[in-house]
Amino acid sequence: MPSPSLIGARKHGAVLAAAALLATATAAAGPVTSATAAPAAPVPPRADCSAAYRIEQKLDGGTTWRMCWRYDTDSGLVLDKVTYQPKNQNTPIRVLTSAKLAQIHVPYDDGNAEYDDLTGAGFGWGLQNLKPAECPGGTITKVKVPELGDVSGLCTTTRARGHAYRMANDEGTKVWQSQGKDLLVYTVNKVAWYEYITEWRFSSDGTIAANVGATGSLAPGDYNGTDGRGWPIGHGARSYATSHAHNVFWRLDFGLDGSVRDRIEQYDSKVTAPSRNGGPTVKTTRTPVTRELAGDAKNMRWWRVVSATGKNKDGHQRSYEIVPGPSNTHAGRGFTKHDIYFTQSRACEQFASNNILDCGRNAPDSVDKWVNGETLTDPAVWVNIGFHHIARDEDQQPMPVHWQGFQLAPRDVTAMNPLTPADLAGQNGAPRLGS
Ligand SMILES: [Cu+2]
Repeated sequence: MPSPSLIGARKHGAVLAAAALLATATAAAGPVTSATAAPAAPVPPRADCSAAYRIEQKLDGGTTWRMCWRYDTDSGLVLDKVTYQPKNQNTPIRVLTSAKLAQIHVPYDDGNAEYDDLTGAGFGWGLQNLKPAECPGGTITKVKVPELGDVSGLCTTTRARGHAYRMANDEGTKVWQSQGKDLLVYTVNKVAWYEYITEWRFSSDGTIAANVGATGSLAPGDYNGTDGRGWPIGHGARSYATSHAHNVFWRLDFGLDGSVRDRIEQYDSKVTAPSRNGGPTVKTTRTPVTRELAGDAKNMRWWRVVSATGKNKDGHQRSYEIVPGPSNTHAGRGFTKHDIYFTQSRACEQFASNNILDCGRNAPDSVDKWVNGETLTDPAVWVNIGFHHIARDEDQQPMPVHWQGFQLAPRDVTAMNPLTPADLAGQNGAPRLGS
């Protein structure tokens, strides 16, 4: 997020020129995703990219995650061909064809500044070198960035996450418990005063978490919010940091079980107040999302992406549920108004706003306008998580990391908890009493 100061303006200009170059390069490199539906293909045991771009990590319970990474000077870190292989699963299960950031949109409350940090403010060129200490226990990989050269910018490591599960038997004589571990993949990108940590987390239980952490420094040039749209930072009431929002977008191309023909479902639950003799009741309904949709989060509403072909050993369709984290939805722009978008996947539609790819003359350049009633045969999923940043004294200095993001939770991908210990494996469907 550049400041409106001179420094910010200069940086901005330099970056725009480079962004134009890169747009051409991206187009020449070919489409990122196929617009036509492809039949399900068997997923190779190893992600088919060269060794330097392969990430493979076995975690607790025998779960292995595999993927390919690449770096795009507009999107930053991109993860492709993400597969999940729990123990007892002979072949990896394809989850995502591609996953990446799709914009960080930063509008200021006073209306005087508004940035698209990815495609308009040089996010990709701000890739930071990481010291071993900020990738504890992991590997730092060199990333080739056009015009910058090699940056030691990609950290892959593992981190403990505490209990994966715990269960005591009735007699209190035995406890089944497991401590989980996550694979973490992250980069840090500096955009003027801000630094964004783009983090992907893959858990042994099949969960994926995507988060962006904002840190660095408040932009000094923004300490002018004396119009009631700022918060005093520093002694007394002189330096008012202007309030603003960070609207972070991700673009996900699912490819469950190797097919792009995933289906989208929306679930809503309606609660009815208790009748005289009973408790409150809840009715849950499923709505297939067959056409493009700009979705709004709501209490007791959720979405899932359902595999076109794959079923678990119980005969249930595999799916991943989208679990958004806390979000402030910003009503200021069409593309920030909604919490999730499902669009028919197109190679030229890659950024939620200020889409710099060529979609044809007069084509709209933001995700809200791509929702126009098309039938979803190859859905792209766009998640928008917003944070209204009203600065506080503690934001200096450096600013503590503020995280925003979402999870993708497996739903019926495996017939049981993928971490179920062998002596409980028989307890599927009707748990025995007294276990
Ligand atoms: Cu901020």
